[in-house]
Amino acid sequence: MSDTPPEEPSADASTTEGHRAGLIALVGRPNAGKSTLLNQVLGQKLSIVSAKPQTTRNRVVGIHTIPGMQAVLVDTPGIHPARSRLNKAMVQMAIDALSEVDLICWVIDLAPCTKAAEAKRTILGRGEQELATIIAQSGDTPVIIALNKADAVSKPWILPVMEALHALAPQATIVPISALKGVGVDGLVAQWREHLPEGPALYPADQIATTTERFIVAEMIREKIFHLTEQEVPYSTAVEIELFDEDERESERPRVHIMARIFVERDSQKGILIGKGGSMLKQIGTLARKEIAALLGASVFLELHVTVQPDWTSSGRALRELGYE
Ligand SMILES: Nc1nc2c(ncn2[C@@H]2O[C@H](COP(=O)(O)OP(=O)(O)OP(=O)(O)O)[C@@H](O)[C@H]2O)c(=O)[nH]1
Ligand SMILES: [Mg+2]
Repeated sequence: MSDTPPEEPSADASTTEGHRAGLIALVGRPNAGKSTLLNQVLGQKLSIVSAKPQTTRNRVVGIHTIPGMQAVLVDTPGIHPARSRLNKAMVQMAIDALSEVDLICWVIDLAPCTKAAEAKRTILGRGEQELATIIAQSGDTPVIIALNKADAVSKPWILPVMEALHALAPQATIVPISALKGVGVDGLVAQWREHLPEGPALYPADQIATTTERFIVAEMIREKIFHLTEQEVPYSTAVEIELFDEDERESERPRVHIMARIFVERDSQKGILIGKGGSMLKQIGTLARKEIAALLGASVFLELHVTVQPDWTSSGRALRELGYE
């Protein structure tokens, strides 16, 4: 027995005292940079991003595990005064998340705030005021404000914005960051750790998402539509994966065959999505296929079909079928 080596301390951080774990909701106005932040923290693209507001339509969960902490990040749709049934469902998803998490990370786009400060206008617009009220209603969950897009603003105006925010949300910790460039993000993550409850990891250390590959694939196609089309077209579009054939995924030359259906609301939108001689659909397919192939680690045969489903954004049945309600 004397030869037995002393017991190694557990390598599993989740059982170590002082370990923090919990759910963090990334919430904010549309276009604030919530999804960009999620991807930056994970070091991988899990949630789609575009310059257009209301890109994210579902909750997207990313798991960030580092020594001493597991943060389960819940990316949410932007909170805004919604009119359509789809948008109302999106906003509700975000608001519901607020009461289900251990920590709220409120992401704010600095740019309009610093511009207002410089012009001596009210620094925090109605949107942020309303969000402060909504967040306050979610009880005593700690709030950290990620003041985003610091790379894109005039630095001297950041301080007055922080002061205005402090007056609006005195309990919140405020951290200026650039989610896009990764600046300040380590400091933000350290603040998350500080405010998460003690506890063991909720997921295995190597798991980074809770969504299916199918979901991410559909989202990647939807992202290209957000990048390539304008006006109401991206907002009238949904993507459903009809076939995800992995029979040859483990073969010597891994290959996945995917068939996706793109729903639009009107014939005119179908025309735009297909484009002259099919050129738009081809472009969407080419860009999406590259990303999907990288995600799946296989070559991808991607077939896209466009179907008109009149007024799906206001149909409860369609919204449920597409996973939005
Ligand atoms: N300059 C700059 N742009 C950023 C930063 N973070 C995000 N963006 C840009 O802001 C736009 C919106 O980013 P998203 O991550 O899609 O924003 P979101 O909050 O998830 O938006 P919704 O899903 O529509 O609510 C994109 O064009 C991003 O590239 C940043 O730190 N700096
Ligand atoms: Mg988003």
